[in-house]
Amino acid sequence: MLDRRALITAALAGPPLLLAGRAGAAATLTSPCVISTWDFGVAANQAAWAVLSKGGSALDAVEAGARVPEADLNNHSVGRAGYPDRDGHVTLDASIMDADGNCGAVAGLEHIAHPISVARRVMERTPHVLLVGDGALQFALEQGFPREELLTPESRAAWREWLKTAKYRPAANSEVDTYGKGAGGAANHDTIGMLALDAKGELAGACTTSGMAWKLRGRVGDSPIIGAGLYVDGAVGAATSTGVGEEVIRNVGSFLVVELMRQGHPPEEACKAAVKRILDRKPSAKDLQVGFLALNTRGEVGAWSIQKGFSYALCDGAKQDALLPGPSFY
Ligand code: SD4
Repeated sequence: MLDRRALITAALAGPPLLLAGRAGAAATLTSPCVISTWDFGVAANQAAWAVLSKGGSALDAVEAGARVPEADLNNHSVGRAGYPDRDGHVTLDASIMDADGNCGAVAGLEHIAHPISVARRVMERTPHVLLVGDGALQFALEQGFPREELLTPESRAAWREWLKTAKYRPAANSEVDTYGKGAGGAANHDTIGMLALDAKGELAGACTTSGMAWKLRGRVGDSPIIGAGLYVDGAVGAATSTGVGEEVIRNVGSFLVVELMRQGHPPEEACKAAVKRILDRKPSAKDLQVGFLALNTRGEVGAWSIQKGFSYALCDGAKQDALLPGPSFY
């Protein structure tokens, strides 16, 4: 597991990440730059940086970055090794969006380790935005993606352990608590949301997850829903979310963050207002975790979550491995 405290310290001690660039922005990055949710965003950012630093596009960068946790066997539940649903099926959700409003997504996709790349094919090679379940799998296979068993022995053991009690209760911040841990971990959600600004000033975003572990078969979260788990508007900025997707969908969270930025709010204020909207409409959501992350066209970054424990990774020419704690209401 990444040493989160050390990384946060390094980020704060290190050079030129311009912290608190202006009121309401947690940091200001220089383009090209990329940010992503949770501790495992650091490694994902570095893969995105390999694209951005060579003049590559934000879209290529977020796809390359999102593929890192999808392939990471220590990450229980983005892509391969994801924790399954209640019935033991690993079902993946992902979405990708560019600055012009082009987007693609898959939901409930089984047997394909890189749903983010399938989402991109939906965007680029079909007239549609979202493919689900068997149809998404059929499309992925037709596109040449290999069919795999995604349930690893470790994830199967965790599921069997869960079956002993079979209680479904989303645990806040399980991404941090169980990243890199074995079957004993209690992770029941893990998502990477990633936002990039390339050297040409173009934005793009990606979001990929296996959703809530032990979910009901067929449950789809916010991550593949454009406007909920991800939204990008090249004239304004981009936002993504993590946490209990039902609360994000109810409030069309990422779209809300981008619209608040359009009205002039800096990213951190926009994320804070979107979290507040969730809590105002449903006060009991305070016991859950939802986090938003946002980046505007000026490279200003913001985040906010319901509860402590949300972290996000930042990367630009000055520093590629920064990790910051997200501010929260509780
Ligand atoms: C979902 N939002 O499926 C995802 C899970 C998540 O960090 O983000 N976990 O609801």
